[in-house]
Amino acid sequence: MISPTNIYRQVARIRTMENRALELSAEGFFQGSVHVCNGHELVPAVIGNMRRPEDKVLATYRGHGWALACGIPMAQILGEICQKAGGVNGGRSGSLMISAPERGFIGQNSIVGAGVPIADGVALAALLGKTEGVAIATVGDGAMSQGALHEGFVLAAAKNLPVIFICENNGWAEMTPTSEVTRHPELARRVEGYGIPARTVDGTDLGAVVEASQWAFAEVREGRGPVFLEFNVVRLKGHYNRDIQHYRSKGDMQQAEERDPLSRLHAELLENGIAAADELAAIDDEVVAEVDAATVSVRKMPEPSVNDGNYYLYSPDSPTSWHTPTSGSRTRTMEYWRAINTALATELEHRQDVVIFGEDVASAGGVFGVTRGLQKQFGADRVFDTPIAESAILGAAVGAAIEGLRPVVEIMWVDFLLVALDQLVNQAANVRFASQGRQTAPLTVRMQQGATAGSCAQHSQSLEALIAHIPGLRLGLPSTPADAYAMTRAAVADPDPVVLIESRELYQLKGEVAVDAEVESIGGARLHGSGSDVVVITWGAMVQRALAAQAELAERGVSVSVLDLRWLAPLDLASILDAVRTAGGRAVIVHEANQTGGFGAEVFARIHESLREELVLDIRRLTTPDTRIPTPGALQAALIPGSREIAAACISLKDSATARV
Ligand SMILES: Cc1ncc(C[n+]2csc(CCOP(=O)(O)OP(=O)(O)O)c2C)c(N)n1
Repeated sequence: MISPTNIYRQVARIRTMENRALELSAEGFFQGSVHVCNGHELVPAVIGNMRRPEDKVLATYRGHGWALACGIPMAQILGEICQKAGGVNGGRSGSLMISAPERGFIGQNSIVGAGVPIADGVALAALLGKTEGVAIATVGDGAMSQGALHEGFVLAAAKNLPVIFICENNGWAEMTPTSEVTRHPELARRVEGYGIPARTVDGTDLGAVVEASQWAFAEVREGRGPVFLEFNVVRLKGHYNRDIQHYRSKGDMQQAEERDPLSRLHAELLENGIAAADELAAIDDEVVAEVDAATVSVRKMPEPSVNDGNYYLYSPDSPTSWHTPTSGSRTRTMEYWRAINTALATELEHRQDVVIFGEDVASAGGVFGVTRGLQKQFGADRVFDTPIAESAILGAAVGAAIEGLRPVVEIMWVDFLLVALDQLVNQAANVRFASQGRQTAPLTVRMQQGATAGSCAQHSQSLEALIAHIPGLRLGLPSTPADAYAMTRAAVADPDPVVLIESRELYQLKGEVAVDAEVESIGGARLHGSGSDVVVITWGAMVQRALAAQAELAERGVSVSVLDLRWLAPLDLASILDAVRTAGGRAVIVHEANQTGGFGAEVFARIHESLREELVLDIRRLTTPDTRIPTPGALQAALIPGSREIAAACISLKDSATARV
């Protein structure tokens, strides 16, 4: 039973706490933006009251009210807003990215609309029985134009996911009235188009909010899939703390004030004889006392330590040095694609938490056949197809991983990652960091890349440098069937988000695969040969070309080693330096990606930084020039390094060395 007086107390707590945050900001107690939910409070207060502890909440940056409604102690929220060590996230997240998984608060999100697909993943974990409860995802009206959000709705509808989607419609998308950028005034009508039952509700009216929320919980808990609630609320303050609202009319402000949910509730409780004036005044006093006490405690909180040495990027158990991966005693010859397929089947068999999803991966077995047969063997709950919605695929993987599943998702081509990069870079990579390691996202994203004859410029790129640039992600590029198997297993086992970029060119390559080898930990390069003249440092598809060059050069008396980096993150610098030393300081770094900003530049720099005082270095890069990739194979071959060019670069390096002597 909802107690209106308790709801009043909760609305007052949110309001008073946030107003205090604004005062502390104005005083200069902390720097940065604060987005208060003045005018929205009734929504988190009611839904927070109705939610069960197992229900998970995903809020926006305007989510302090939700944090409080999830039961996070006020001082910890205020401390976090003020970026103090005693904040719920140790002060690292600040006002915009508060999370508290131990209280079912998956957290705020400062990327507009991004929480919707993540909520899908949270709900997926519940649907598959990994967790219990439902997901509650809240967004603003501006967010209702974001692509990721719509993809998230499509996936939730397709999979009948237990999510309550909430739009807190305050009429403003930052500084633009939402009515100016949308055609239909009721945003709920859009969502109905996806087959999601939706209601538009006065979010400042207690009875209406309670009634709609009861309906929503009943629908979702009884397994009828997602629902959408559009709560019309008001924005009583600026978009953020320093917003002077020069773009807003006095009339609009006045109208908002007339609908202030706190005053409205106060009046309603008195009028209906639910509470007496002195009772409400006593609640107000208690709330102010609570906020005062929280403020005293926040003022005493130390600043976060600069040098605690823990950046919460990866699991503290991750090794920082690697031994060359072991080979097992039982080997089978198979193609690169089948090696991945076998690794996935093994992981599905050994880990009940593994789920595989993506476009065409299930009944069709993937456009390259990599997931062939897995749905048949492991069932449609664990291997399933998704809509063509990369943000939803990646976001759902993030949410599912947070909730304890081990999702392995496929992005069909690396080129398609670009439409959904946010979910990897802003979302997956931040999960451990923002929560100080209390939430993690052990997901694996598989994709393939490179140019093959007939592939156009939007299906040919090599984009590993984009991923390698992002702290918080792991990145591997297998170059042999053996590594396709070993690295896929390592990726699934790893406690952090891992991206595997497979090589389309290599899918049919056959080789020996140690199917009983111990699962390696992520990291570690592989050295082929022990060349004293030159080392070729490379990864992915280029490894096979480098090995061909090595064999050819051996016949001509040039001693070349090939260092296959395998993992670009973490980077096995020790093996790079050892190989360069053995080759007398001579190295060719080869990659298929374009030159500018390619990962070769990073390898080049690392070698120089480490060895420039120890050795005379002669290091060269051999890459695809900075061009777009043409479709005909002959034109591609003219641009992309082949074994001939690699061999020529090695000879040129050796000749320069001889000339210097
Ligand atoms: C993807 C993205 N685009 C733009 C922004 C900048 N931004 C932050 S808040 C905001 C307004 C969003 O409005 P709405 O969804 O209505 O939520 P409200 O702020 O009203 O709660 C914008 C544009 C962002 N954070 N993320």
